Amino acid sequence: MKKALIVGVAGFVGSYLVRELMKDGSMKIHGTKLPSQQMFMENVQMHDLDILHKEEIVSLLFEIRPDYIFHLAAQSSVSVAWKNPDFTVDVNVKGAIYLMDAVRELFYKPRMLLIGSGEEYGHVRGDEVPILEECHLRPGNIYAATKVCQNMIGSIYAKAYDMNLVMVRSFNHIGPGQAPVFVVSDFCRQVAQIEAGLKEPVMYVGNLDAKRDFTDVRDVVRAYVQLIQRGKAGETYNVGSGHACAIREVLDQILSFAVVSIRVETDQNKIRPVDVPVIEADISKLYQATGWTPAIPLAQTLQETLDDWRARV
Ligand code: A2R
Repeated sequence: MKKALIVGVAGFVGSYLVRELMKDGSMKIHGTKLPSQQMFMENVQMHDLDILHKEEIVSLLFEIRPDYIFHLAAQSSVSVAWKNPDFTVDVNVKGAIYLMDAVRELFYKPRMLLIGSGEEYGHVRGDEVPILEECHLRPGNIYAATKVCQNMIGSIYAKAYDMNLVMVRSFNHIGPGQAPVFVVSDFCRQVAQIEAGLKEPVMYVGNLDAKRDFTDVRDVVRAYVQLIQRGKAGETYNVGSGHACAIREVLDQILSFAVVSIRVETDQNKIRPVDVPVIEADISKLYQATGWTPAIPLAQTLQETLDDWRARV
């Protein structure tokens, strides 16, 4: 029986990755959460781990001996990264190095996936869209810079120590359960609150002209599982839909699902000073390696995210 270890299983992506791995009925799944997190997951053997404690990673790896390691643990908020840059660097860079180092010390070579972000590309020029993996990296925030660092160190480790390390840059992934700091989740929460009479019928929005590449989180984790098996060691793959969609279109679609009429107003606090107009992934490298294409239509994801918020508010 193959064993998978999901480091940082308690976050947004973790539970979806567990469900994807469960489809292979013969996989034993281990997951780590921070000791402070209260969490039980069916079909997952849970372990407490803070990736800033390298000796704990080493003993966990020796205990489990995983065939696959998915590194999801991160300080993944862009705004927290502005407020706490040193903590973000610690978790996202130092933590990733501790994990890679611990894997290097094993007597065998598990396959490992490091999760990066489309944010790493930062201020892309119009002629660089759709964005290829070779595109110049111009990270525009601290979070993105830490992910660039993780990616660079990951590719160095893969080559220098001949490790089975594959890296991804994920673009906007969305779906039920996402924190409302992300645009789709924020819009859906506002609609659900208005429908429930908890908020005036006004939707506050940021820059609606920006175009972003949205992919359902269930498609994203399917790409992760295929890449950990078939991705080339030392290589980086974009994970996205390959299609940029204006935030305005996303908003219109969500509003069309609302059962009350809602006015739209701009909230200056939601306008980012340096918004990149269009972000769209070129996903041909991923397709060539795995045959993966996104399967869940955007409208379905939006509807399900709204329904999830309706159940939560
Ligand atoms: O920040 P928390 O308390 O929500 O915990 C997060 C956890 N985490 C850690 N785990 C172990 N040791 C640490 N020192 C540590 N610091 C934070 O990693 C959270 O439970 C998990 C990451 O989950 P999310 O923040 O929900 O990220 P998501 O959306 O699941 O994305 C997975 C990966 C991340 O590397 C993102 O940066 C990337 O995909 O987009």
